[in-house]
Amino acid sequence: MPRDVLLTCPLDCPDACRLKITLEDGLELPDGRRGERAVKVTGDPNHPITQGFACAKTVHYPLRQYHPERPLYPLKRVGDDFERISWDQALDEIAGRLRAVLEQHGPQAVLRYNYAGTMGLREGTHVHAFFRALGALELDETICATAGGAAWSASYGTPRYGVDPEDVPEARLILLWGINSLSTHSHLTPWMKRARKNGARIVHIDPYQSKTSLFADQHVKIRPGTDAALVLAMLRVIFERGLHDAEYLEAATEGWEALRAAALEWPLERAAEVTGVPTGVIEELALAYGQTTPSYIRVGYGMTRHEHGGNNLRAVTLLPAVTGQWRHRGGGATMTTSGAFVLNRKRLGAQHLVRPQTGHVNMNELASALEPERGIHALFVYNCNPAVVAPDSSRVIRGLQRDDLLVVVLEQAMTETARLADYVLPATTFLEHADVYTSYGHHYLAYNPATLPPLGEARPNSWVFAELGRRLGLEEETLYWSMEQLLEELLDTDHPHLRGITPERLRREGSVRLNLPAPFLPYAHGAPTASGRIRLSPPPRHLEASEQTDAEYPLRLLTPPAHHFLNSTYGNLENLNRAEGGEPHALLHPQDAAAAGVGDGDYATLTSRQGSVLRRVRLSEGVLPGVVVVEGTWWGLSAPDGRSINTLTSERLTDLGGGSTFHNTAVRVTPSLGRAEPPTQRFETV
Ligand SMILES: Nc1nc2c(c(=O)[nH]1)N[C@H]1C(S)=C(S)[C@@H](COP(=O)(O)OP(=O)(O)OC[C@H]3O[C@@H](n4cnc5c(=O)[nH]c(N)nc54)[C@H](O)[C@@H]3O)O[C@H]1N2
Ligand SMILES: Nc1nc2c(c(=O)[nH]1)N[C@H]1C(S)=C(S)[C@@H](COP(=O)(O)OP(=O)(O)OC[C@H]3O[C@@H](n4cnc5c(=O)[nH]c(N)nc54)[C@H](O)[C@@H]3O)O[C@H]1N2
Ligand code: SF4
Ligand SMILES: [Mo]
Repeated sequence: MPRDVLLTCPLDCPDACRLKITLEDGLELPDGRRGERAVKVTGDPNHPITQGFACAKTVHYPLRQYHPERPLYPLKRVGDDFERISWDQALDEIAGRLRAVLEQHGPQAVLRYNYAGTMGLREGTHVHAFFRALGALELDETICATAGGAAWSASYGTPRYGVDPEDVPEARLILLWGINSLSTHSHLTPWMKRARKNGARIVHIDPYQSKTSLFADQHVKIRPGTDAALVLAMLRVIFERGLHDAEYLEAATEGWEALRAAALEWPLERAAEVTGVPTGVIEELALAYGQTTPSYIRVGYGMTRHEHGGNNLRAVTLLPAVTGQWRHRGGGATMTTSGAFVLNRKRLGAQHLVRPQTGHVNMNELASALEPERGIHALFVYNCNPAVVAPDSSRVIRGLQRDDLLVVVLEQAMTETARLADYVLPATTFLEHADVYTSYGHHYLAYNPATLPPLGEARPNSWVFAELGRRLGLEEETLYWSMEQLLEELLDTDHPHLRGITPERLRREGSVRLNLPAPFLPYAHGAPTASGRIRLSPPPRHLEASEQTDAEYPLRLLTPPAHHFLNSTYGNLENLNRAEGGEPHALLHPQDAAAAGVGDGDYATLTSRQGSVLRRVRLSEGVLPGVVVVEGTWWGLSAPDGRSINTLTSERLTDLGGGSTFHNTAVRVTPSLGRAEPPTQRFETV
């Protein structure tokens, strides 16, 4: 008899859905056994945010769970191939090689490289304890959210709060700013539809037309990297017309005079020239924003991936402070809701062991960190696929291939990173291990029990690192904590948001709403900064990118997420490759295509200062002239030239937070010489 279980989706997505997964017993499994198999994934109809649906990606999770190329046994590189070995052999050999590196070069020759393949606090975060117990290099996890985080906190302090999505139906104007929410945050859509029923207008501010622009009532096409100029011009209109909330500015903010002075320097014409947005559109947007209460801004991390991305995002987030929107339910802005999860994280990942003298590696600079002279001799990759997702990926790949570097990859899929490893260790999925999950898009804390037995010999990350810890004689107790001990620790807090949430209750209910005040208006009277006020000064500025577009590299490349992939996760599913058009495409405005001498459907070479890739061109009137868009961090294996789009991107960091600049790349497009073949599908089909 089939049965349904409710489990939280572990993927790096603000929605943290409660999934309803149907399991059927007595079915054949890829490891040759018979047993329970996940056959269907939908959303929990009773979860207020999930509302009964899973996204277009995760409904296909069973294909990834039972993928014929999923590693199920420890693998060891032998020449160009892998051979299956036992766990004991794998762990003994890795421990031995690690001991040799430690003796010869010390712990600062060891680096972990991880991100959010799972958002679980145990398998995603607590496992860093092993490296901190070793005294290894510290990885600064900057690839996604730190530019935005630093920008938010510059004005609003920490923790970082956002508007409760459940309050969005109150809003009468919604600005989706640098976010393709219909693809990347799809469970916000029902709340926006309710707002629209209540009379709300929805505006999308983004350089190219996506599903989100088509859903919105208006699409404002903005030149990449110029959001601060648009905001300053809007603020000028708002201040000049007296649409600011003087009372709120006085009571809850500081530095608003400086902000006003900066805004006054931005007449509509100047902003139009910089942003490409017509003066009439800017004025109308400013008036609508200044005159509508409540108004809600959903800002994405996407728009931070520029040299001045921190400054630009910060500019956007100041709008609701000037108009006092934080006082109203449904008013304000959201970048993340994660700050509301005020867990006791003091010993999470054994971060209490990090010393001031510990060396740091910014994860956006992996390519440089793997240069031989940097002296890293052991790299452990988990929850991450750097050969595809990290900037300047061809240099990353060269680094991973170094003979004098031990590369261990813990994986659920034979990613291009795993294919370059010395050892591949098969990892369990969220169906097979227990974990606890917060969210960056809503306010429900969740717990998943281990539900299915691991396929083959897959093991949780936490098991692997505890086994290695024992072999190396590490005595740090947090490294060996059980799930129960970790949960006890995380919930050991007096913070009112966690009041009444015990480990027993969380385990019993699976998903629990934080105990937030109702209505939740975290910035109604100020912010958790030193002064208790929102800092509007120094005012944001408009700055042009130093990575210039010029005669040689005339176009700006954006590489935002694809609808059917989650970063590179799902990139090995044939059906989702097909749903995305079979291969990556470069979207170009017809005018730019004509100038480059390429037509719709042609293969073209995209060249940046870092490297070049081959992509098929698709013409689109929806792209702002001067911009090229390649959606999705496709596996190189799906591209005609076998290369990730990150061959083109650079290690350059953002102005704030040491973040990534994936949308900052200047490129040229040229007709491809010679005939390219469409990618031969090199994944085994399911
Ligand atoms: N389907 C799907 N969902 C995902 C992901 C995925 O890969 N696929 N990834 C997940 C992850 S890890 C994250 S961080 C989030 C990211 O999701 P978002 O926060 O939505 O960020 P991005 O999609 O990177 O960028 C969003 C938009 O920013 C626009 N943009 C780029 N530069 C600028 C600019 O200078 N100004 C403005 N106004 N807009 C600009 C891009 O055109 C793009 O449409 O999504 C998560 N959800
Ligand atoms: N050009 C360009 N590059 C980008 C982006 C972009 O917009 N443009 N987006 C950036 C962003 S926002 C992000 S967040 C990063 C994301 O980059 P990554 O964090 O690398 O995300 P994924 O590519 O999804 O790869 C996650 C891997 O973790 C594995 N995994 C999942 N769960 C587990 C587990 O429990 N144990 C182990 N051992 N492995 C597990 C999955 O199988 C998968 O291969 O990419 C960045 N790269
Ligand atoms: S990827 Fe996001 S939208 Fe899709 S099921 Fe997971 S949490 Fe929900
Ligand atoms: Mo991300």
